[in-house]
Amino acid sequence: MGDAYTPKKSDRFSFGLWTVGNVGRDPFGDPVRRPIPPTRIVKRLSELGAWGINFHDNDLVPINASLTQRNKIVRDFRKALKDYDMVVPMATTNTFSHPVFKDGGFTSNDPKVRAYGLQKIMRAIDLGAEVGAKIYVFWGGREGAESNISKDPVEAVKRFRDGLNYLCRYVRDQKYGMKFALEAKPNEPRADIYFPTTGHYLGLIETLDYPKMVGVNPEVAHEHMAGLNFHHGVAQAMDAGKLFHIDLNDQRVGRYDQDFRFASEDYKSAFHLVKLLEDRKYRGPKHFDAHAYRTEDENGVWDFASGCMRSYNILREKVKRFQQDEEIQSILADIAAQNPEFEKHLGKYSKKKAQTLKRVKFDIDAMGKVGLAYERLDQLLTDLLLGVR
Ligand code: GLT
Ligand code: MN
Ligand code: MN
Repeated sequence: MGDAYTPKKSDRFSFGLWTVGNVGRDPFGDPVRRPIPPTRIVKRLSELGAWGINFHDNDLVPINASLTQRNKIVRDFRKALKDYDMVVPMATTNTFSHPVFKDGGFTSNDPKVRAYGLQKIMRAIDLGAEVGAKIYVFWGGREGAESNISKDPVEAVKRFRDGLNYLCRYVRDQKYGMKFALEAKPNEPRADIYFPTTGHYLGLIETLDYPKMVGVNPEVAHEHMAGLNFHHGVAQAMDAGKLFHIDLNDQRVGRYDQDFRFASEDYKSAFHLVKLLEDRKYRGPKHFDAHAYRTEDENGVWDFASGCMRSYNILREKVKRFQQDEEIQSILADIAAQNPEFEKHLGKYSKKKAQTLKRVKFDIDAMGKVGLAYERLDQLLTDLLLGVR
């Protein structure tokens, strides 16, 4: 049964309870599906070949649950994890659904709300630690503004930093050994969200008390909403050693937050992303933060989940073929081999090198006339992706 693209545990694919559990509510319409109990989600995902399951505190434990109810839910969930050989690589907090967070958790103008936010996150971190989560995500969906006169944006950045610093110390105190991953989004549900891109978070991290504990969780859809090149942002996060986690899905530019099945919209961008992750040997969780179309019943949900994993594996196979394609590789080798004698002028600065370089004569008109043959290269990639090569 299955084929070369059937997912395996070693692929390290994960889903959130809120992703396959999404009931299809939108601002204009009611739910179209019934909630699926977390234990059944664990079972079905495991059968489909997934490795991990993530959750917000309230995806698992309702916000108004008693301690006894909480403990029973967690016990049943842990049993399902064990029975179906599933792990919890990541956990997070819902600081966006309840009305109390309408003006943010970390960045609310009200210190009482900020204090409640910290309390809720600490309890959710405890829950994450109890099920073995080693990565803790912060998505500040409500950390923003509609009326930009309502909040001082510098103060908002400070409050966000203070909150993270507090929680880093909490995790160290508890010896949980967790790392934090910050997830950017430009807008929705707020008109504007602070730290709209992965790059903004990379900047913030260096100003924290424990920068080594904190990285990023970039999401395809969030950067595509802003019209950005996702895999360039991921590359920068990798270069900084900060790609702790990744949210895979798909999204058309300029739309609402679609959270579509991975690689369902833009195969080429998805290929570049998979190539980057595979070439650079990314070994963190590959998390599908997406959900089935609102047209689907529960069968459609499992088709959706299988589709995300299958598409990743198909693209990984395409990456292998790309690497084994002699014509493509010889073009890339030619690109890499041009004018090697100029390497000596580059790299680390020295006074002597600078003086030498300032004397070199460049025929910039001749240099500017050289065609780079990227058209041919890109068409070969297109042929390969479209299955005729
Ligand atoms: C929410 C959001 C996602 C975040 C989740 C983590 S919740 O669904 O759209 O991108 O990753 O809080
Ligand atoms: Mn999203
Ligand atoms: Mn996400």
